[in-house]
Amino acid sequence: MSSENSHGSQSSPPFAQKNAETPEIGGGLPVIQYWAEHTLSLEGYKLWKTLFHKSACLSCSWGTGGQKGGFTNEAGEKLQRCMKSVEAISAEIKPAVPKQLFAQQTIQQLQQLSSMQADRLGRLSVPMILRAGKSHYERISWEEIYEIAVAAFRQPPERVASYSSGRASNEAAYVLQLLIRTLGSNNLADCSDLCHAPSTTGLKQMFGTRTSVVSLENLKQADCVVLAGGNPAYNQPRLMNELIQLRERGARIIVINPIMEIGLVKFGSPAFPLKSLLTGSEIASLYLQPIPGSDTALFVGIQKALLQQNLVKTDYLQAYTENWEAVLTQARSADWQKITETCGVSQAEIEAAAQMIGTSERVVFGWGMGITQQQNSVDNVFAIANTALMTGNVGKVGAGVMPIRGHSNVQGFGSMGVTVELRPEIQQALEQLLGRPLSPVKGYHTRHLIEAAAAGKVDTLLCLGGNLYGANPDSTQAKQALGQIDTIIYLATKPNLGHFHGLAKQNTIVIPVLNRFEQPYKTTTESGNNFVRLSDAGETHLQAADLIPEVEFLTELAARLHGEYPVNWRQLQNPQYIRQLIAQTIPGYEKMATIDQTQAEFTIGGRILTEPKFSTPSGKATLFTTPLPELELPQPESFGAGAGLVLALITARSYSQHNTVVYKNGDQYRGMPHRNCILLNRLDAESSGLQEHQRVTVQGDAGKLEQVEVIYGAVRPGAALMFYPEVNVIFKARTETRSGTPAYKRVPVLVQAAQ
Ligand SMILES: Nc1nc2c(c(=O)[nH]1)N[C@H]1C(S)=C(S)[C@@H](COP(=O)(O)OP(=O)(O)OC[C@H]3O[C@@H](n4cnc5c(=O)[nH]c(N)nc54)[C@H](O)[C@@H]3O)O[C@H]1N2
Ligand SMILES: Nc1nc2c(c(=O)[nH]1)N[C@H]1C(S)=C(S)[C@@H](COP(=O)(O)OP(=O)(O)OC[C@H]3O[C@@H](n4cnc5c(=O)[nH]c(N)nc54)[C@H](O)[C@@H]3O)O[C@H]1N2
Ligand code: SF4
Ligand SMILES: [Mo]
Repeated sequence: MSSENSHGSQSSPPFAQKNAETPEIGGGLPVIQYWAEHTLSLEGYKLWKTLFHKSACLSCSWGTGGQKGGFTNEAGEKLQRCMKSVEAISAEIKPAVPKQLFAQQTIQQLQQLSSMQADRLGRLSVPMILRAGKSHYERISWEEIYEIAVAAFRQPPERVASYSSGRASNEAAYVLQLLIRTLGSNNLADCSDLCHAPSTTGLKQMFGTRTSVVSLENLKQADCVVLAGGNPAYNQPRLMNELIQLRERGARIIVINPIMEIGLVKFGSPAFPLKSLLTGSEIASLYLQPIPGSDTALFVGIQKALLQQNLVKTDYLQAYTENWEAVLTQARSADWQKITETCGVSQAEIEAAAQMIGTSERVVFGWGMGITQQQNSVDNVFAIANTALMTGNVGKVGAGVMPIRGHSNVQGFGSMGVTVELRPEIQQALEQLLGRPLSPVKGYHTRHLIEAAAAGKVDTLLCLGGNLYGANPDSTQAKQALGQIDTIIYLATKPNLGHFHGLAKQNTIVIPVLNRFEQPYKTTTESGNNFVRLSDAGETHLQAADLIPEVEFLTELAARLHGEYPVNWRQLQNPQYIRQLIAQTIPGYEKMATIDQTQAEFTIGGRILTEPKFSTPSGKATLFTTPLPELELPQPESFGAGAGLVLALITARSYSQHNTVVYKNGDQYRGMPHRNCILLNRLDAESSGLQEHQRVTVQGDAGKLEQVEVIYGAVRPGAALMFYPEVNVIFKARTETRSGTPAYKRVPVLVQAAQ
């Protein structure tokens, strides 16, 4: 099926048969239509005002905006706002939830809402509480909130916790972790536990640094990009402009993804209206479609082919790395048949990828959730970075390893110490500040938090943004676990399903907060490219609302809990003082000390590697061997529901959603008309007597979804795709043990014709 032309390059991806609804290019005119509809609508004025506001984009970690203006990236290039940014702003400038709504609707009624309906209720504008045994959320005074919160946080430190999502500022993140650690707790669960934790875990061990080593400027100089398990055409659209320009300059792009995502084949970018928008620019030079969860095998195959083609840079390995012999031995002795059977990619395709990588001067290896949301995700990261090291591609201009992060400030949360894997330097600095050691009890990451809550070991939880209920696997378990916690405090801008299903045993409090472009003072964020952006103060459109900046709530709570220990918390309500603390305690953030005077945004020190010198004790990078995954799917009988088709289900984002928040039904670029669809290969359907548009039941190990519509798509046989968060109800968490990240991208399911 794989199509290779006479030059050995691919004419189309191996499983390219898409449905008739799928367009010929990603991006394109619909993007302009979306801009036009929204910016010319009634909300147009507010939208433009926000787009021109000097603040960092809310949506993804690629990072756009900040002091250079809403449309400029860190390289100073203009026209850098994508439609996803408009989508995110549009959701935030909606009117407040109608005043009487929560008085009228019972919690049972609110639980009937879909994710999209919950978001469309509007902005949260007054603090509310749902008390045990009550049927309605009711308004609550700030004084009572603090009373309940203070009592709740006076529980034993190991029984209190926070969960956070990377939308808030560095300043809020810093205060959150200081508050929790001053209590003597390390329970700082974060959405990154469900996301890029395996990248952090893997990179730390290999390079001593935990983030991308590639700057935007550096990416522009690559002559080959490997993009594994990420769909930037949906989730980081500005990255597509870089890929377009790289291809134009003759660089080669290798896409690794079980699904042919149309935008990664051809993408029409509004940034290039004449040459790209209508016809689309070519993206992938080579498109490989492995079995979900098999990337380690594919990369070991690439390593083997590099050895066979004599393209391994042994001098580099010898000079700058450790344990490389073991990894070369592993690749040499790996069996081709085992490799190709495990990953489902032919030896010829693997050799073509190796040839491209090995003959390029400067290769950037980027990856997303297809790599990290797997049961062997840390091995996936090792295997990719091993390949980068074997070809001498870490520690030089135009090359390196580049995890493509999620939320717009998720990386900043990690840098600020909102993590259960605290950097020793930060720990020391915090211990100095506190005048005592931090608690030696290891904190709960997100999955441990849910398990501990389910076991009745958590009394109090503060959620700084996010949707802990909706983001976790096994929604039934998540709901039950949160129901064991006495007090849950949600700080949020918009209502979401977590506020209606993730209810505490005693008190569930929802506190409405200002978003990034509404804060009364400047705040900072960190992009996935390690660039710190400064967002200007702004104001909210919500009239007669009772909103609070996150920093104000957290510092007031801390002051009531801790007095003036170890800092004057109320003084921190001016975030300039938080920035001073950050400058003193967070490595690489020294420039925060003067940012209020200079307004100078900056790249964090020690992160971008242009020389092969690593922050490890020996100064060398370490390679790690990576066992090939065993990817047997269960037999149909094991589901206890009779015969059917067993598939490896990818659970991912549709085009119009931001994580658990759905903006629009359907997915126009995959030809999926609504959210209750399963995208699969025609051959799989036909071999089991199913037809397109037929309704099926999709069952996992925790539940099933009914009346799911079969949509044929460019998915490799044996794999399928459905949308999160709805699908989270059907499967239990299988997590990667080193990072705690769930295997959302390989869920065994049984598909049967609906009764
Ligand atoms: N508009 C928008 N932007 C977003 C988000 C959003 O929801 N909406 N979310 C933000 C967040 S928090 C994150 S983490 C990022 C997520 O961005 P991505 O990393 O792009 O996440 P997904 O869309 O979940 O999945 C990405 C791709 O992984 C592929 N994949 C699945 N399994 C495998 C596999 O085994 N191997 C390989 N090689 N590929 C596989 C899927 O087919 C899919 O194309 O985006 C961020 N940006
Ligand atoms: N099956 C499956 N499950 C997944 C994934 C998957 O690919 N498949 N992906 C996982 C990933 S990568 C992630 S990151 C998680 C996402 O998990 P979360 O980050 O927990 O969820 P979000 O949906 O991003 O949270 C959205 C809510 O954040 C709040 N919010 C927005 N802006 C702000 C703000 O400025 N301040 C505050 N305080 N609140 C704000 C709003 O109330 C909004 O409803 O989901 C994970 N779950
Ligand atoms: S690529 Fe990401 S950061 Fe840039 S404008 Fe789009 S959503 Fe915002
Ligand atoms: Mo994420």
